[in-house]
Amino acid sequence: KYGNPTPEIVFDAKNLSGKPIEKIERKIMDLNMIFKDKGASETMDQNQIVYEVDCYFPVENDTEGGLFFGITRIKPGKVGDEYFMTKGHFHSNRDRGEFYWGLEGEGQLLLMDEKRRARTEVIKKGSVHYIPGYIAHRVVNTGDTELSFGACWPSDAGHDYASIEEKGFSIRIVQKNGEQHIIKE
Ligand code: S6P
Ligand code: ZN
Repeated sequence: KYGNPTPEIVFDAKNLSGKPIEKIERKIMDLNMIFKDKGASETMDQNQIVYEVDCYFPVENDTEGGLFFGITRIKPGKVGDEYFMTKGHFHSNRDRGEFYWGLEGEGQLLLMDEKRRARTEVIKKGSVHYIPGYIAHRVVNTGDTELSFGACWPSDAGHDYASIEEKGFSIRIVQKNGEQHIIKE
């Protein structure tokens, strides 16, 4: 009647641990399409890990009213002058929102609506970010240490990666003369 008890799952600044945790790894070879400098990404080690996600899925994918929980760790690094970042996505069910919160390291959360209007929020230890529905989201590690953040999203949100792979975000974060700059596409 009250559902299944939450298994012994704990998180810290870097990991989710316990069972059943699912792990996702994204390497350079999975991300060649998202970086501006294709020449630079092709010359890099294709097996280099850019980010990892530990997920806890207490209900089946697509369950209405359920929630998922995850921790993402983005390595420090760049492809050309562009910082390592997540693929980024809209939710397939566009009206579904999400929370992100910073755990360690520092970066930028890129937020973009369907008219391609974009803005950024600084993500760092202790920051809380409400991502409304209809807003694409991507995280960029602008620091020289690992950036980790938590996420909680509806189990029927789904991921629309294709729109971002085709058109990208309207802004990118690059390093120039040792400092971060936002450039418009
Ligand atoms: C899921 C949530 C996060 C991301 C993760 C990796 O809705 O936003 O768990 O999946 O940060 O990013 P991406 O864009 O590769 O899914
Ligand atoms: Zn999401």
